Parts: sequence; structure tokens; C-alpha cells
Amino acid sequence: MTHADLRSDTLRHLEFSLGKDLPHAHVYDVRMALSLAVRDRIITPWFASTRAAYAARGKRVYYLSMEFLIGRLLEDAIVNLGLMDEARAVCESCGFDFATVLANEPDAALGNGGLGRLAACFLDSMSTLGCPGHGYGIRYEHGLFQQRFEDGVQIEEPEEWLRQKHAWEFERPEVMYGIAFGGHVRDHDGRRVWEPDEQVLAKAHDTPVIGWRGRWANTLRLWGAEAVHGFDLAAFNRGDYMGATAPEALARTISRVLYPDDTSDAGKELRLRQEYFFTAASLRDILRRFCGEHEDLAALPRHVAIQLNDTHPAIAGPELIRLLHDEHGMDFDTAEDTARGCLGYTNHTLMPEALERWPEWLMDRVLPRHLEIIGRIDEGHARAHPHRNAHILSDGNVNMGELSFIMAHKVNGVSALHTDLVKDTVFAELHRLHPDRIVNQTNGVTPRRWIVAANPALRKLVGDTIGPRWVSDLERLSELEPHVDDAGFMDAYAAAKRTNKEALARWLRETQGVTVNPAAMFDIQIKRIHEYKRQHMNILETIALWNAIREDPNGEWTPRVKIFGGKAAPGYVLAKEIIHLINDVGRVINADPVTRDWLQVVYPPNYNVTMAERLIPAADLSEQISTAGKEASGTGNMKFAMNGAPTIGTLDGANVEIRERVGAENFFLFGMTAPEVVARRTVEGHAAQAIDASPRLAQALEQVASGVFSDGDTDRYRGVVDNLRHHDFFVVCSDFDGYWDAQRRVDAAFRDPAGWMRMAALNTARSGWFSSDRTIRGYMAEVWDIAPLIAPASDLAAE
Ligand code: 26W
Repeated sequence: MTHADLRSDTLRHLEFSLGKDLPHAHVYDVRMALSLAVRDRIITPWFASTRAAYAARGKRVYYLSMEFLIGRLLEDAIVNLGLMDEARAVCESCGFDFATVLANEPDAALGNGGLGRLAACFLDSMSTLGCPGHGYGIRYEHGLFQQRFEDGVQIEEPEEWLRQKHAWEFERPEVMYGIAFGGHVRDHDGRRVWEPDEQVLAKAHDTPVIGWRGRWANTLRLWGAEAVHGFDLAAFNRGDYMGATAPEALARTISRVLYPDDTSDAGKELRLRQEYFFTAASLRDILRRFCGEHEDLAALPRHVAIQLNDTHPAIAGPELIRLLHDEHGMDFDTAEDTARGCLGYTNHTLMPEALERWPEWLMDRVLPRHLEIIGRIDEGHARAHPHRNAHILSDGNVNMGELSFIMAHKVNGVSALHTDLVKDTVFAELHRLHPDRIVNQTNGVTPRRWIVAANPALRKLVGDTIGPRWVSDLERLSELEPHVDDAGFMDAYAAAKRTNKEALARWLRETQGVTVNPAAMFDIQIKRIHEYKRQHMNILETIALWNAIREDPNGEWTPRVKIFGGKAAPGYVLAKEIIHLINDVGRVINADPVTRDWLQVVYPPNYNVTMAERLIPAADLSEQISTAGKEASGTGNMKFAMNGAPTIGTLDGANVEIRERVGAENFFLFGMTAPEVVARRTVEGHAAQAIDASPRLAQALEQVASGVFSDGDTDRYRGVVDNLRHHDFFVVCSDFDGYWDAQRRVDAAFRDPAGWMRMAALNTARSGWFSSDRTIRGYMAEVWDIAPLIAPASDLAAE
């Protein structure tokens, strides 16, 4: 594929798809034209993959997720098709800067955080491995809100990714299902018949997901809601214009916007409708495809694996039974076993408030037949396990975690520690009843987006050092290890990091008006704002460091830039207070002439996938400081390690496995372990005790409380301060001194550039296991029992 071909195809699309000639083209036009030309090159492998899957008459995986945090797609497609140089040349030959063209694409922000991004990484790996499958989700008109700061306070703005045409999707008007809601269930000659009183249409929109080197492509099918009867002409003619469009507007509400909560179950009826809408449409589509190839529905588990991305699609169990039993006449128990044979369930959180529990009255109102079926499942499980105390229905609620567990043949956690905690806590009883159902599948991330695309400097160095095969066989990064003692390699490694830091410094100056010193340590914490992730502990340590530097300005300090990024759920008051505090502390510290050269705080608004791709390659230090036992896995931690940023962190989630693999000497550990945290909480006044024992912490807390960072307003941070002094459920105070000491160890280590770079390079060399390709191979073998339909890339003659 030559530059000329890509250029001529781009110019053809500019003219015939965008209706623009080059002299009048805007960056949007060139971005769209190039996207269409690149997309053309995905169609052939896409069709071939679909045909191969049909020809194989084998098994497919269906990944059901309320969230797919995709980000941008143009660069990802160019990287996977190996067209980087050609695409850059096409843009320049059209008189446009390549980076500017790429930056014109909006992020597809159809997710909140870890769970949504994991789903996107999994799609990339399934295609790269040739694992036949589909992603199923919702085509939200508005993704995760845009964040801006007003005087340091988070303001949410609607996200408008569909304001421009979405270059990567194909509308499928022929793939449309009526999804029913409400109504009643009545007996009809011995059978239960659901008579819903509402219907909404689900229309498919397909996005091809191309794998590494374009060898396979799966489909991401997103459902958009439409009204059965759109426009009410009669109302319009009566001049009731709102009335005329109301049916359309009401129906589209279901796929209008992503719920921005990522840890607390809003429990809103619309959320339940969203969950049923996409799950029901997906199951109809799955059964249509199956019935097109096979007769016997009892064989479904041999051809269909359905993965529930947390409990959000858990209604899939009852819905599949309803389709098999109510609509296809299969007897109930066989329908239940058949459904269980298809379903796998992944748990992503232990946070009690994040476990979905729907009030029975609400389930009865929205999905009356499903509530009945859930009741029968619960009774059946009771009969099979008389003396149990794990109930799907309890205290007037439908527990979606228990439903997912009981309806799945395999349940998995997302890191070794988390899976053990799932067995010992949330599902302890069910684990006792089904001891071989829970397995671990430690998360992973795709190296295509998170190294090849995000860090071209490192990509080049690694490729020049160990050849090209690492991209689809990431554990080959270990071949770098011998080179860590080679000065030439280490100079080049340091140069790559420096290049990325200078690029980030430029971006911060241009977009945030902030000047940072690229020689300083870039200490980065980017993730959703939540008390268990302890961004407030980070900013308290920053205040204590500021105090220490002011007390001894000529001391031996390590210049540091503290970079934060992250959104708070709009209703999460304390998280929003933490954001305000970070911005307020930054305002004061950045203005301090005494400490300016030693300490800066930067918090660019609207953290998203694209910003992560910009920040992670430039990081020196990765902040993974959650309360042990709370972060199920983390995936940012893996992206930082791969890109040469050692971790300061607790023994939580996948930090444990990262430390095991990169080596304890290349990881700055601190803090209590999960059992120690549980024990510490039983100590009356544990926070006050810790504050009394730590003058640094006490001083920092007092400064926050007394208004040092809020123009003397002593109310602004009363919430955060009182919570820490009197509750501190996430043991910030008790872990503070350990964190402070670890940060001082980091300072000392960073003052030895060669030693630091060695740690960084060993983090890269030893983090290959955290590829999502390894994770997906685990799911294929241990959960989905499916074989890839293409040979492993490593078998290929030349990459
Ligand atoms: C009902 C509201 C809601 C929405 C999303 C509750 C919980 C969620 C997600 C499960 C939260 C989430 O994103 N969990 C993160 O999942 C990642 C992928 O497995 C893990 O790496 C993170 O540790 C976990 O917090």
C-alpha cells in the first residue's frame, strides 16, 4: 500500500464523500477523508473475518458492556494497519500537519473509567488474536461529560461527539429490534405471557475493530434507541410542536446519555431501562445469528459465549431464559442451564455502593416477567442449596451480583488480590456453594494504543533493539533486559523519555499556559476522583512537601511537578471538594517564589483517553496509592509501567502483580495491606491517633482547615477535613507517614538519573505480561473455551 494509493483514495473521498476540493478543505474535511480512506482498508479483512467465522461454524464471544471508552480511532486504525508514514505523508502533501489532523477527531467517550477502557482494550486484543466476537453496547448521543474548571470547581458540560459525522460507524437500519417494557404478565393456557405496554426500537450501528497488522476484524455493535412511531403529525398540525416530537424524544432518552457514576449505583429507572434495552437487543441479535446457522437451541453454549462486563447487563440471564422458555418453548430448567452455559460474569469492584440492587417494585414495573423468572431462579437455587444465605431476592431488592453469579458458569475477578477478596467477601457464601466457579483473569492493556501509538520514541527504540514481534507478543520486552547495562541503549531510553516530557511541557504551555521544567520529576496521578483512590492523600503530601521546602529552601530537594487528571461523578460532593482543593493548593503553591523551582501542581481539565496518551509516556512516577483492598485491579498502573514510570503504591489490585514482575527494588511500596487496613479500622480514633503522631500531617490538615488555600474561607474544606479527622474510612491519616517516607525515597532515587533510568527501563522490560492479549488468551482458555481463527502472529514469517 503506497503513499500514492492512500493519497489518491483520500483525495477521492475529499471530493466525492466530503464534497470538497483541496484548496477549500478544512482540517475536518481532511481528517474525514483520510479516515474514510483508511476505513476502506479495513473493510476487506472485516468481511473476510465475518465469512471465516461463519465458515468455521464454531463459537463466538459476545462482550456485553454498558461502556466502551474507545477514545479516538483514526491513529489506532493507522497503527494497526501499519500506515503511519503513509498517512503522515498524505496530510503533509495536502498542506496539513498530521498531529493537527489527528487532533480534530473527538474522543468516543462512551465510558466512565477503568471498566469502559478495559472493554476497549479487550476488543483490540480479540481482533489481534483472531478471537471471533462482537462487542455489544449503547450508542450514547452524549458520552462522559466534558469537565471544565471555574475557580477550581468542576463544571460539567454535555459531551457532543456526534455533533460531527462519526467516520467509523455503519448504520444498520435493517438490524432493528422492538424492545418491550412494562405492562403485565398473565396466564394463558398454563403458560405465563408478558403483555408489555411500551416498545422502543433498537437500531444497530457497527464499528469495525481491526487488529494488529489488519489480520482480523471484529464488530462493535452499538444500539441507538428510536421511537416506534416517531413524529406525531396530528399534534403538530394542532400546533402542539413539543407534543409532536415528544414520542421521538422520549424513546431516544434511553440512549441519550451515559450515566457518569462509576462507583455508586444511581438506582434510576432510566438506568435499568438502558441496561435492559441493550441487553435484550443484543440477545435477540445473538439468537438470530445462531438460529441462522443451527437448529438445536440446546447447543447454544457450544457456539455462544456471553461475557457480562460487571452486573450492568446481568438481566441477560433472565432475558435469555425468557427467550428460550417463553418464546422458544424450551422447558424452564433446560433454558436456565443453557443460559448458564453461555454466561460468564466479571466483577470489577468490591465497593458495596457499586453493587447494583434494584428495588423489586421497580423491576416489577419495568420488567414484570423477568422478576418472575428471577424468583424461579432463586427458588431453584434454594432447592439445590437448602442451607444457604445468598439470595438474589432479599429485603425487597433484586441483587444483581448474586443473580450474575448464579446465572454464570464462570465468575472472575480482575487481579489476583481482588479475586481472592471476591471469594472471601462479596461472594463468600456462593464461593462455598460453587467452589470452582470463580477464576482470576488479571487485567491487561493493549500495547498498540498505549505504546506503539502513544509513545513512538519508545516504540522505535524497542523495535531497533529487539525487532518488531513484541507488539503482538509483549513478553518479548524481556529481551530488553540485557540492554539495560548498555550505556548506548540507556542513553537512547533516557532520550525517549526526555522527548516525551518536552512534548508534554510544550502542550501544557500551549493549552494550560503553565510552564514546567522537563528536568523535574513528572509525578502523575490520573484516574477518576474517588476517596479510595486517595487523591486527597497525594495533595496533603504535596502541602507537607511545600512546608518542608519553605522551612529549608536550601535543602537538597528534587524538583517535582505534581500532575493530576480526573473527573468526579457530578453527584459525588466530597470528590468535587477534593478537585477544588487540588486546584486551590496548586494556585497557592505555584505562586510561591520560594518553592516555584522545586514544586508545581498542574491539573489540566477534562482528563480522557487522549490526554492519558499524552501524559503517560512523559511520566517519571506513577501514583497508585489506593487503600489496600479497594482498587480491584487498576489498568493505568500497567500503562505507566510499560512506558517506563516506576510506581509508588500500595499492595492493592494489580500493583501486587506489577511489583512481583518488575521487582520490589523497582517499585516504591508503602502502606498497610488489605488485612491491616481492616484491622486498623477497628481501632477507635485511628485517624486522630495518626494525626497526633504526624506533625507534618497535622500541619497540612490545619492549613487546609484554616483557609490557607481558600482565601481564609474555613468552611470550604470542612467536609474533607472533618471526614479525615473523624472517619477516615480509607485510612489516609494512618498511611500518610508511610507515603511521605516513600516519596522521600523517590526523591533520593530520582537524584541518581542513571539509577532511575535503570528502574524505568526494567519496568518496561518486565511488564509485557500486562498485555490485554495475555488476558484475552486467559478468558479464551478458561472462560469462553474458544480457539482463535488465525495463527498467532509469532508464527508469521515477518511481522
Ligand atoms: C452502577 C454504577 C457503576 C458504574 C461502573 C458502578 C461500578 C462501575 C465500574 C465497575 C467501576 C470501574 O470502572 N471499576 C474499575 O474496573 C477496572 C477494570 O477492571 C479496574 O481496573 C478498576 O480497579 C476498577 O475500579
